[in-house]
Amino acid sequence: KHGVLTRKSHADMDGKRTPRGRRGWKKFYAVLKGMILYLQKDEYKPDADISEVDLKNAVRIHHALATRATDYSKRANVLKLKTSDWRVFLLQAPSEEEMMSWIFRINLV
Ligand code: I3P
Repeated sequence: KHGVLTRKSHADMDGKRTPRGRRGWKKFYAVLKGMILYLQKDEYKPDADISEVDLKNAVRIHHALATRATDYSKRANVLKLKTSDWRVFLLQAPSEEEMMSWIFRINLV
């Protein structure tokens, strides 16, 4: 599955709150492949190598949990992703349908 996702980092590894200056929203082209959610700067190209920056932004979603971000109301269609290393991301999808689809696909892994 792929599509546009806008990300906000809410907690870093070990669950510590992401410090100010790194809490902004950033738009990515997201690609879910196997157990990894790639958050890429540019649109997915099947044959291109993944850049170092894109690798850094990749999120391991094994044992992660995606839920609707019911406690976040500033933006619509936002899901909350908790990873196995206690990071928390808010991910905004372009529509309600896309948000539900990402939640479903992430939790299937
Ligand atoms: C953050 C940025 C986010 C904002 C966040 C700020 O600043 O303005 O958009 O979240 O507020 O800290 P920075 O880019 O300097 O990290 P919202 O859009 O949700 O308000 P927060 O600290 O209350 O999460």
